[in-house]
Amino acid sequence: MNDTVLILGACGQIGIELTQKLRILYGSNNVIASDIREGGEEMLSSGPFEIIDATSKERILEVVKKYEVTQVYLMAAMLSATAEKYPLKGWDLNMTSLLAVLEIAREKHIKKVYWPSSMASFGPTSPKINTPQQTIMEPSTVYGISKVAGEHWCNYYHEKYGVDVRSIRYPGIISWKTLPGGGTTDYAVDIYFDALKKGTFECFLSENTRLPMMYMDDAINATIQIMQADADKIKTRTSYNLAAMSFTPKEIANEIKKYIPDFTIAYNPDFRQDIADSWPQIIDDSHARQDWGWQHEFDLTSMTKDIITNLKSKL
Ligand code: VAH
Repeated sequence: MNDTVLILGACGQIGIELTQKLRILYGSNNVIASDIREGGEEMLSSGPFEIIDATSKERILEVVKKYEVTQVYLMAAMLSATAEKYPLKGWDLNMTSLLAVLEIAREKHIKKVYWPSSMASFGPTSPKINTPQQTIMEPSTVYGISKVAGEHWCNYYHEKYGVDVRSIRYPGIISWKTLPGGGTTDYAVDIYFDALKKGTFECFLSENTRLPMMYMDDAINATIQIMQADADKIKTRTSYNLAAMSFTPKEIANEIKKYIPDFTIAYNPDFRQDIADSWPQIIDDSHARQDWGWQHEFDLTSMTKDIITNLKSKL
């Protein structure tokens, strides 16, 4: 593949693993990682790295020209919980960065753009069970407002200027390699680390809070799959629903107890409970499965086995 890829926000929860996978696929020197601050040793030693403020179109364009970039993955964003603490900063980061990259694509400096949306685009009035690809979308969080707005900008730039931008509404994403930051679904990552390190976990959501979730391996595969799909298979240019599983804190705790029988969990809901309650519980992702062949691999049981196995050796 003679593409050169730039990842903005490469040091984030998804960015770190996406960078690793893209460097295997395209060759390390053809994948430029970037973030607002320097990356870790592994990222810096495995390929080109640049400091980029994703809200600066000029700085992004400078790097695009330097490496003759053909594709941009825009992974930089402020997530749901943090954006509720800093609403205007969250809006500015999430929207200014997207419009900068869309403009660079409109000006034909790059051929393709990936931009992640989220199940946070749905709100309390959206159907919670089998949430359809197209339905009522009245998000009640800053993050969700920025994601719905971003979806419509993506569709506008595609329809009006022919920009080839593709997008997925990620559910909660769970990984063992990197700790996430500022998300409402992050409890589902922290619980594994605390179960192994402390044998107990204090959950900031109530025990029966059901949320759509996905293992990082599936999320990375879906992201690359939609970007490599033929353009005529991408029928939705706002953003695709995507799902793999849905579970509650109680269900994930019971799965962990199969490996750590003495594990205990306490529930102490905080402000993030309201955010979670505004989101879908089970998402219908049939359009992604029909249009570009999406198939998830991991469920709660197989994900938990993989995480516990890997974390035990890591910790
Ligand atoms: C968050 N992990 O919690 C992100 C995600 C749907 C949730 O967008 O904000």
